Amino acid sequence: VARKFFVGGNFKMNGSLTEIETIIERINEAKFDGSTEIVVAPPALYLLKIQEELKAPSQVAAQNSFTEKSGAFTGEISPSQLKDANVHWVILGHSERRSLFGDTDKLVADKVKAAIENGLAVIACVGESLEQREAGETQEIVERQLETIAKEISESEWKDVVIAYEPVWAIGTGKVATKEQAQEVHDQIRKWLAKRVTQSVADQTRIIYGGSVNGKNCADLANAPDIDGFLVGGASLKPEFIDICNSHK
Ligand code: G2H
Repeated sequence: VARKFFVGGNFKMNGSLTEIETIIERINEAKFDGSTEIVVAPPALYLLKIQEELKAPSQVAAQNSFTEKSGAFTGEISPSQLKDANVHWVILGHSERRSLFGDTDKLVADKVKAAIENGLAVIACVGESLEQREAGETQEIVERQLETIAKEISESEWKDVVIAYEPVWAIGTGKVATKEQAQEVHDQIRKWLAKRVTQSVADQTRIIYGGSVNGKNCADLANAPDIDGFLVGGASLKPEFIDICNSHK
């Protein structure tokens, strides 16, 4: 089964409007061969403006959304509001949300469920800390995070999920996982999907890698059979993002 390569740019809380427009211009002017799905996630404030400026088929994503449709939830954005604004993608469960803003496994899973029920597609992030890796708990942690999500969504809803494996020790640290380290976890996630959901979901779900991906290390990682793309932070703000989008052979 051909899984379309997927590259997400997670701008996090970076950039002014002018700076982000420059990044978007660069993406608009770049040459892509159509083999990669490209999704960029600017801060929420800029989503609508950037959505207008970004040329198709590239798309925008929100960096977070809440579980509820509307109400007294100051500072939050609902999946139905994203849907209303034609923002099709949302990143959920990023480790920065988990570690800094209290997004537990259960809250992440509830957000994933709400997003999918409202017709959005989700980049669902999972990953272990350095301590957990060193204790040999990587697979257990990743599977626990995925299991909480699996409890909330049906088999057919997995088509709206891209799994981003982002080892916390590799995020923004410049310490990228090796191709072997990432491939091993991606392979195990795919096997888990086959066992827990179905073989066809395992075959079709994109599992992308995130954590210090840059223009230099992307080509090697992109070669691994179970790495179906990247979620890029720091480097998504730089010209090398184009090379990352084009790293799939
Ligand atoms: C991981 C990644 C993007 P960076 O958070 O989600 O960021 O590439 O800066 O490590």
